[in-house]
This record gives sequence, C-alpha cells and structure tokens, in this order.
Amino acid sequence: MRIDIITVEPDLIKSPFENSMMKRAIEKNLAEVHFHNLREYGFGNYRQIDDYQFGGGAGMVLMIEPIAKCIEKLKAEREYDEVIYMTPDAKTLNQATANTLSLKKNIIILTGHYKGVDQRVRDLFVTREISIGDYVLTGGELAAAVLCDAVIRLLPGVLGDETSALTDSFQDNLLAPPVYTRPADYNGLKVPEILLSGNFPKIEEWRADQAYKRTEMIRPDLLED
Ligand code: 6GU
Repeated sequence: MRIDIITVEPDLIKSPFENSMMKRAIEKNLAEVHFHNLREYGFGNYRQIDDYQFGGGAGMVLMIEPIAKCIEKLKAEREYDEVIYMTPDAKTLNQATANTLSLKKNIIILTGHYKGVDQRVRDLFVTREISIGDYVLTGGELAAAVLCDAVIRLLPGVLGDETSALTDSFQDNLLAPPVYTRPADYNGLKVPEILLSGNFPKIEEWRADQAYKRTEMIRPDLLED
C-alpha cells in the first residue's frame, strides 16, 4: 500500500512513521509513505497557501490552487483509490473504515489547518472525509497519523501474530476482554482461576462473556448497531 500525505506540517507528522509498528511496516516494504509539504506548492516568494475567507470571519483558509497542483501532480504519476480529507466536520473513524482502507492500493491523505480548506477542494478532489472524534485538534496531522496507524497495522505481515488484529477491540464491535500476565498472585490480587485452568474452550467462553459485559458497561452504543 502507498500513502501520500499532503500537509503544512511535515515535521509534526513524521515521527509516528519513524518508530514502532509503522517503521517496521515501511522497512518491510509493506507500506510506502510519502510526505508532501503544501508550502512548496504555494504562491510567490512567501509560498502563500492560505488567505482570508470570503464573507468575513476569523481564521485563514487553505487555497485551492496549491492543493490542486499537488494532487494533480500525484494523480499524473499513478492512480489513486481515495483522496481522504482529515477534518472534524466528518463521520468519525471506526474499525470498519480502517478495514476498508487497508484493502486499497494508493491513497492520498490531505490534512487541513487553520479554518480548513476551500470547499471547492472537497467538492472537486475529495472522495472521503474522516474525523477521529468529537473534539477539535489544531490541524489534521495527528489525526492522519492515527488513521495511518489503524490502517497499516491491518496490512498482511505487519503484525507478528497474524491473529492479533482480528481479536482487537472493535473487530467484532466489542471491547476487548481483560488480560493478565505473571505473577498469578500480586499481593493477594489473583488472576481469574479460569485463565489458569488450561480449558481453552471455557477460556474463550469467559473472554467472550467479559467482552460483552465490558461493552455493555462502557460503550452500550456499540451493542445497538
Ligand atoms: Cl481529522 N482534524 C482536526 N483538526 N480536528 C479533529 C479531527 C481532524 N478529528 C477530530 N478532531
């Protein structure tokens, strides 16, 4: 999978890709990630990329031309399955969307800043808009890194244990059950007996029950869909 990220703050977004799982995925050539500094497509000596909004109002808006130049350059080089715009005024990211995107070959992710982008960018280029939750971030960069993490870890070969992505919270729309490791007794706080029993069918039953109870308690909304 190839991901092209268009951003005003490349340095802000790079570090998650240089560590841990995403770094390994990139080193193993399972994911290819490229950063494009929108500023390089700006106007004039100051490389201007934003301007005041028509109709008045606080906050600068990213202009269409620099973004169009960058997207059109990329599209001339290869075909893209999606152009995703990260913005708080969109549907929120969930596991189903991450699963869908993990099957794509080439995607562009555009991250907004300031008051966002000129609406015509969204009308003309964007195929999907994603928010990561009901709160406002300064820019879409961290949100884009979150999206990439959720997607890249699903690519075949990225996670060591092939089954582990399938038993994540949300893969079945349930929260994950509690997990324990050594010691079996910490100052009298004991690990549930069933986990030490070696009875794997019973253990799976217990885990499913715990996942359901935890979901009912913390995220009953997940049980509604
Ligand atoms: Cl994608 N961008 C911004 N700026 N804020 C957000 C967001 C995205 N998702 C949640 N809050």
